[in-house]
Amino acid sequence: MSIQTVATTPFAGQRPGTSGLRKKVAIFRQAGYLENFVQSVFDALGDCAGKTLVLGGDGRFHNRPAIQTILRMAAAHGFARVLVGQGGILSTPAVSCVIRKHAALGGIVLSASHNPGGPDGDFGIKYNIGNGGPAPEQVTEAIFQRTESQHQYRISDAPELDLDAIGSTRIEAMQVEVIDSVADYADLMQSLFDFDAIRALFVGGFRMCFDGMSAVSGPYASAILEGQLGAPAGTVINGVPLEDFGGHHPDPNPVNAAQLIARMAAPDAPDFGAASDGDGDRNMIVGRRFDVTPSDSLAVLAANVGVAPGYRAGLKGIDRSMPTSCAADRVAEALGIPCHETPTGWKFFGTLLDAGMATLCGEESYGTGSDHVREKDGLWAVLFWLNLLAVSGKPVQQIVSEHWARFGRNYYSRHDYEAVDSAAAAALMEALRASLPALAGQRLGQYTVDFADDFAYTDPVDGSVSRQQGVRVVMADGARIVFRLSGTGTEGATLRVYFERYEADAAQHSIPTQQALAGLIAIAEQLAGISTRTGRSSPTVIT
Ligand code: G16
Repeated sequence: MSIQTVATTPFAGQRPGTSGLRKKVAIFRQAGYLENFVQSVFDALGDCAGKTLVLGGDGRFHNRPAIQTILRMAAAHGFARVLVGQGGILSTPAVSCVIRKHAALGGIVLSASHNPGGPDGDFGIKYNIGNGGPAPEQVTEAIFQRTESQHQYRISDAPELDLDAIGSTRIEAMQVEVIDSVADYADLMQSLFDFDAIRALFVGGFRMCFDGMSAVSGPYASAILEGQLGAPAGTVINGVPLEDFGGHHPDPNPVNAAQLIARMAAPDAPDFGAASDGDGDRNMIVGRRFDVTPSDSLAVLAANVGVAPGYRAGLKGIDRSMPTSCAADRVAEALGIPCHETPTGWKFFGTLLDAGMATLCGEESYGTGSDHVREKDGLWAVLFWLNLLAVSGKPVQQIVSEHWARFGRNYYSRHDYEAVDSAAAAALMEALRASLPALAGQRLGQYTVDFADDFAYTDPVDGSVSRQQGVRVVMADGARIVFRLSGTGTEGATLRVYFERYEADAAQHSIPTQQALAGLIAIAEQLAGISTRTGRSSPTVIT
């Protein structure tokens, strides 16, 4: 074994987006592409002697060869130890958990999350820091700067390692430990939730369906739900991670998790349904013929936090991303705790969680989590709901309806226009920005604009400033429309338009969502000219 220095040239466009570097697999398979990025990560970290790195991915196509490469590069960079998930598998929340539990310097997650996989699909890489969370913008920017001038990387010529056998081995002076992908994470879940109450629920005949979408959460859900909590075999469907996710688009929303939604609408539907995404950090919660919006899910969990033993001390605060509905704000107000509004991206929650300013966090993009790790956590949310269902004895729909009756309902929807022409999308946002100063006070449909701006955020802990985080048009009654371009897509641009309006009157809580938001949807078209500019007459996905 020896360490080689390999000459390369920089690749353009290696700036991490909302959540790491995501590109088509074909781009990642170019000679030196992954290596350049990893070398840039290591350069940004500096001396790693004596340090531990955590490494794993969601099992998608290219996961295994990428892990072999990164292990050999970590050895060349002088890491003392790497903890790698068995078979190269670690969900994103599990990476966060393992980093924290083993006091690692950080971790590398190989995933493009909810983006499709397979040879023609997407691949991704993300660095997480020592608190277990995604690297903040200062770190990702430092990594990007290095990619721009990366002319060499260092790598051991050690042979391939067996990733499937649990145990310890060495590359150069570095120890490689292949660890059980589930064990540390399952221990953490057991410490937070009332497993006895959930077990009793299943003993009583409660039925659920968890859709692993042939992605990483399958092994975690099988081990915990069927293994530890006694859910009947077959509770977890699509539970084996496949390199192409079985052709699924592993994004847990009512469009992509159609199999689960159909099952929950059947006459013999289970009591509870849930799905997770490619890397196990997202969740969708479904009752019988009833899906819970992620924004409502966050609010409901916050209002009922006392059911879970790990949260009996109460909440320090709630964090939500700006486009997420204000349902959680109402709960925070009732609890007398702060609710922080951050830009889109879980990375923005890290400083607040570390500073003890928040306990629960959530995003409209099917992300919910807490201070137990520094990533959103799909199965955690499912277990929280199971805990709530077990303690309350009520079905999902009743819990949500009673929540709305108490706090009012924030009607909410997101319209995505995927893979639109990048220049057209940029021009649309430019024109919107230019129109902002004239909007305040204007009458639009039944609404009057209170203010319109481009959301900017100053982190209250470290003072860092993030600008252009979404154009928002906020009406006098609090209803709002938000426009932003996705930072996770890999094809053209994805325009996201978010709609929200509040309804206090419980007699008005059963209007179909798109109907309830129709006035705002028409205003968005009027303001942005979406169909003319993008050539699309309707969104690709509505959540
Ligand atoms: C990532 C981020 C989330 C964000 C989501 C959508 O999730 O971690 O914070 O809400 O992308 O971002 P965008 O609207 O920019 O596409 P994941 O699950 O893809 O890692």
